[in-house]
Amino acid sequence: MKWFRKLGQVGIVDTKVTKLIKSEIKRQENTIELIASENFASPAVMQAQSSVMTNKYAEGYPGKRYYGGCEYYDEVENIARDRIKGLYNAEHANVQPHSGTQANFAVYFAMLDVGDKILSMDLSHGGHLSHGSHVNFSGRNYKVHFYGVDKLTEKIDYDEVMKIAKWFKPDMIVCGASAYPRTIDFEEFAYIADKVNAYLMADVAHIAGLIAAGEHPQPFPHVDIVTTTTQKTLRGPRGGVIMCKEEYAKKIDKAVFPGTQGGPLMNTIAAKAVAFKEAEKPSFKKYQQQIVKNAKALAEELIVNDFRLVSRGTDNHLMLVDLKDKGITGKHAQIAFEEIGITLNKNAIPFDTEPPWITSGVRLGTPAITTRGMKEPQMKEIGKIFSAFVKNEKDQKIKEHLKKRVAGLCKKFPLYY
Ligand code: DSN
Repeated sequence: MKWFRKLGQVGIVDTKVTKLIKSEIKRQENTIELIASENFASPAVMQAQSSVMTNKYAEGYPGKRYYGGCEYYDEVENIARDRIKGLYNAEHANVQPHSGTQANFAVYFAMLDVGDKILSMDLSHGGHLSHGSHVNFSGRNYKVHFYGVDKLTEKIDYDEVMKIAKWFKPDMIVCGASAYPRTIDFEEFAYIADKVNAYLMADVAHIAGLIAAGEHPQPFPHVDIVTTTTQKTLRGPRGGVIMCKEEYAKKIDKAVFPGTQGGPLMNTIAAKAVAFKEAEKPSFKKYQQQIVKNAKALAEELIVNDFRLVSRGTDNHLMLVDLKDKGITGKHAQIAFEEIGITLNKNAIPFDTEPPWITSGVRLGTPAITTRGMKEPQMKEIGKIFSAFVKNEKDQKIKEHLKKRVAGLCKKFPLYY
């Protein structure tokens, strides 16, 4: 029996949950995961996360805890901090945020007062809820104005960002996105932030792995603060991290604990440490390079098959496919693709005329399928399956055939072999 099946054996203690974990193992094994923010953590990462490190409270920081018995926790947290600092050339790191949104929350709490001004990327152009959406704490607590992408190029227009910044005079500029297929120019953002005397925060959650491997430019030394999740391209456990220049270290640490969080999830911090070690390896660099190559190959195949990609392609691990001219919505595609074993998510495209719960597009990413070992030939196959399905969805025979092709790929590239 594979080790991860054993991991799901909570057995007679809770047969209901055991059954659900087993079902989820099967679902992950038997579907092609194209959600750009998802990935499969390594056995070592999952083992650390499901270890005894879950058992203790460790409020505070290494050497300054509010509970006794933290000597091993201190060491593990220091290791995690040092490793991630090395990956991003960061002066300071806080590895305690429970998630990316918690990390962003703590940064705003540290650096801004309620009512201060944030300039960030529009959610409907690829930004994130926690960058100031009106339905999120960030939009409620701060005055937010957004920049978007240029209508023609569908890329960030830095002159336009400068214009908005000069007029809006933000206290903080947030760069980084959750659905932007192009390279983010941190230097340009830093130039703008400097001109208007604003802090600059980069939320690199999506591209964290690419950056660590040198496949996307580093945000430091250009930005003041970096936040990230650890579960996406970085391939760690589900969690968050903040990195910053030394001058902001105390403020940031205080804002995480006791400002916005209580006891850290030390099992997750142990798993983060393991993931960061994996990210130091040459094999991780190769893996990230393959993610990017795969995204390019998938994008090319879709373009050849007459799909319109936002900004006409990709520089990173994801792409946005505009389905308007195919007569289907993102919502419809998301549900329909599940029937043949492909998981993806509906996504607004810039200047979308559909509401966010419907959308005109889907977002596709290559991190998870690259983890399974798939390369360019499989990207071509997935592109062909995608295209054939969108064009022949109503044809039951074709649908059955495509389902088999998806199953064939999953079998040939097993998870956790
Ligand atoms: N939910 C993540 C994503 O899918 O991009 C962002 O937090």
